Amino acid sequence: MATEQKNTDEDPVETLEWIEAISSIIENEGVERAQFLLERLSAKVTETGAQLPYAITTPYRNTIPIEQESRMPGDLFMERGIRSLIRWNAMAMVMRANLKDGTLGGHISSFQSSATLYDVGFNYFFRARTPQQEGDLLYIQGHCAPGIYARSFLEGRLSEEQLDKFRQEADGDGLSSYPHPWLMPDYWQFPTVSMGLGPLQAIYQAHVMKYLDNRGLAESKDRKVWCFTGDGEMDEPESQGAISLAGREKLDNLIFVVNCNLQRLDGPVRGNGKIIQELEGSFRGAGWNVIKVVWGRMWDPLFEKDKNGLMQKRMDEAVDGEYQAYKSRDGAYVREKFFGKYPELMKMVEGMTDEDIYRLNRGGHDPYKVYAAYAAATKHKGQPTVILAKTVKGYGMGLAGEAQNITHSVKKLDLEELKIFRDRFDIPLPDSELESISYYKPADDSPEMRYLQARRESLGGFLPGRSPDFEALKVPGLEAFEAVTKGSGDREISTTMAFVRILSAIIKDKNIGSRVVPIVPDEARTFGMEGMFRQLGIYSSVGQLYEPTDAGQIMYYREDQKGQVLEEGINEGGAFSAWLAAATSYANNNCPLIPFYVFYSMFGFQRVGDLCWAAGDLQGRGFLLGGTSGRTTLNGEGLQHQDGHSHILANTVPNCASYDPTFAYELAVVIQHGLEEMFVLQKPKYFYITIMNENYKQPAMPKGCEEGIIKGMYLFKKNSKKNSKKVVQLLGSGTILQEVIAAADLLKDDFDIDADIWSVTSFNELRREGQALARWNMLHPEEKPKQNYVDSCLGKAKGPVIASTDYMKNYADQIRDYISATYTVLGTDGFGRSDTREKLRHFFEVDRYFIVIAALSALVEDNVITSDVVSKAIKQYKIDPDKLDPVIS
Ligand SMILES: Cc1ncc(C[n+]2csc(CCOP(=O)(O)OP(=O)(O)O)c2C)c(N)n1
Ligand SMILES: [Mg+2]
Repeated sequence: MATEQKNTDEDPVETLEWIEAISSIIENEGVERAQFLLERLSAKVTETGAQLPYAITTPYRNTIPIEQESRMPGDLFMERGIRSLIRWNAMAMVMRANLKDGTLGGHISSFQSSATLYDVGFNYFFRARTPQQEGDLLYIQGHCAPGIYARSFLEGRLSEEQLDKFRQEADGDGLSSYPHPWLMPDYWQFPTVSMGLGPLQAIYQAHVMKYLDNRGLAESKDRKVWCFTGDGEMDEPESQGAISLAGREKLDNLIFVVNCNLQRLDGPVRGNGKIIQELEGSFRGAGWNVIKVVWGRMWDPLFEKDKNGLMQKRMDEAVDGEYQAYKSRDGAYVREKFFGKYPELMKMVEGMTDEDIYRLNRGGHDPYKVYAAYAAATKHKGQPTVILAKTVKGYGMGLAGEAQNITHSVKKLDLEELKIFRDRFDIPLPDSELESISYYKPADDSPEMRYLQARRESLGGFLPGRSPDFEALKVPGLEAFEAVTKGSGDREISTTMAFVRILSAIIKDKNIGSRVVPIVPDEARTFGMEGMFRQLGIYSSVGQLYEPTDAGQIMYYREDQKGQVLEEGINEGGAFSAWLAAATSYANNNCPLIPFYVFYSMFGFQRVGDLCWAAGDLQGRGFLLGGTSGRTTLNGEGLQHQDGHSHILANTVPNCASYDPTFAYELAVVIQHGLEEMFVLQKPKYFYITIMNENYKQPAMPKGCEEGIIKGMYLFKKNSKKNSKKVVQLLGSGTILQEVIAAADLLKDDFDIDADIWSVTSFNELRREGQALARWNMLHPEEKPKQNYVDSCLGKAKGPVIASTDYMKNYADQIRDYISATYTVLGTDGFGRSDTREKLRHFFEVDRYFIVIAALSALVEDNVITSDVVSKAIKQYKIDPDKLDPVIS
């Protein structure tokens, strides 16, 4: 039981003795010795079973004492002037867009709270890519985009016309609402506006940067990953979910800046507590260097006077809801409510006017304090740094929104409010230009503009900026995978095993082998990839500090500083983020990587779908391998493992190409094609491929099927003859194609029906092509309609078409529009369950017998046979016609 902590001091004299003792240690022997002693004392106390009586937080004040602050070298007044113009133009672009069309939206107050945080970074810290060094990477709070555009405008990178096209991207030349590399590929580095994805991605970005460095692929020197995030955003599990990895891996190339404006969209983040203190505890616990920037320098003289710590006590006890109120009101209110609580404090501010009191600034609005924090963060070694900067939401917006609960959604200021804003920031615009909310940009040769340019020149150029161009890689041809494409003979192997062989072949390739990044979330053994542990090594920044229990065995668990495999633990979000960092390394590190992330297909798109979407935006290039896929193919694992819909989800990402190959050679063709598409032709897309754990004989690759495999289908076996009377076309994908092949035999043997067999590697790709052509045909009514690929395959084929897959019926149903014949689809809709594959395929009605029934039934519909034949088959195959529908059972 924890003993209750006593807040009253029962023996002040004794307390003083202890404080004097520790003060003397600090003075004479240094802080480290004091820390050591405190740790020893804590350990002693815990021997009694007591909980430690203190929290992991420090008092509510700046971490860096005044005397240790690095001094900002530049011209404070000049910078304030420039920053004010950025503030104005950011506000103006949002307002002007909404004057044009009130529906466009946009945000003003978030950037107003973080203007100084960005400005100090742009003026002194954020380095652009130069021939000597890759640039820093910036994760910018999504809804602060107007402020970033406004700076680019002053820098001459964006024109007034462009600012006026904020949130009007449909014509192709507007500025995107938020950071979206897809829409502005030379500008934005990372999509961040889906809260939480920025912090998570930034951590793995820094992790992969170290990985590249350790493996000798790209020298990161002292590059930094800067991640700006909101305090509200820190509530997303993704934001804090991986902070312990950053601490453990000592990612001192990573700096988080949390804009603690104490508010989120609806109201306070922690009205009844203190978000800065809470975050301090979490981050410190995770091994981060925490720098709190709570108070601006206006407070320094008061701290000087606060000899007995009463003001600090008052600061510690006030909650965020109160701090928000102080800034939403005026100095008189702060005097009464904050200082007024204790007569001594009231006396302390006696000589100050209400205006002076209101001007007591917050750390995040004080460039000196922010500079000191950034300087300390960039120098810090051995830990990631988080800067917790206290700011005011809607800073400078006065009654229009400053620290008000409604401020997040304010999109305009009225004339009076504009005047106040202009005067507060000394914008040299006359009243006459307020109504039209003119932008303001000084002449290019003005001191301000020269200063601004010089600052960026000293840091290597402009940011944000993204460099998507890279030199094409030399990828192997299909012949490199001959061991796979020639078939497995009598050996039965799964496509997962084939995948491991393909991957090994790519890793052995002398041109691209080192660029391959195999990634697993604690699942390598599941996929038979454990051989890579020893062969390639598992990346660890510290190597291996222990002897693994399987040392001496062939495939022992080998961790290595130069390890190639990223084994990210049971952490799909993190593993995917590592994949994403590797998949965008061509743009962010000028070092294209070829990541293969292998995971349980159920825990892919479904689990981390928002990151998959971001990967599309980011133009990530790489392979996702959905392992143990197929609702009935992964048997035994049950409802939460057995995936029958990942292809449907994959298809929602516009630039994700997805495939469900049956045979090893199909897999080889798709992977080789993917390498070519992404790394030679440099198409902005990525590949999702399902692989299975069912073993069967892998046939040798038939001649000439490559194009069909890539387009989505090809004739695997033609059984019908010119004079065949009863013919069906059977389609299948993944392992279920094996059932289709078996069904063709049953149809022949039991009913004398000829069945042509089509292997459909991607219903998704077929659908996309069909839709693209249908659109073209609609818009070109006078021209010869283009024939879609499905029609070119099946248009002349005889008989009804029946498809069966291990995925939801919607998957195969997508190509219905392109089939003129009767089309029947079987699929695995419903919740999965554990059992044998045979039972599951019967349960979901996708096995050979159901395929036969479906084929016969379609022939009845086409008046080729009579319905009694179907009844006979139902009886013959012992199917219960009143069997429960798997969708609802
Ligand atoms: C995943 C997700 N959920 C919700 C939103 C909508 N949203 C945009 S900004 C915002 C509030 C952000 O508050 P905070 O992180 O504190 O940022 P601030 O604007 O205060 O700097 C919300 C809820 C979103 N963009 N992403
Ligand atoms: Mg906030």
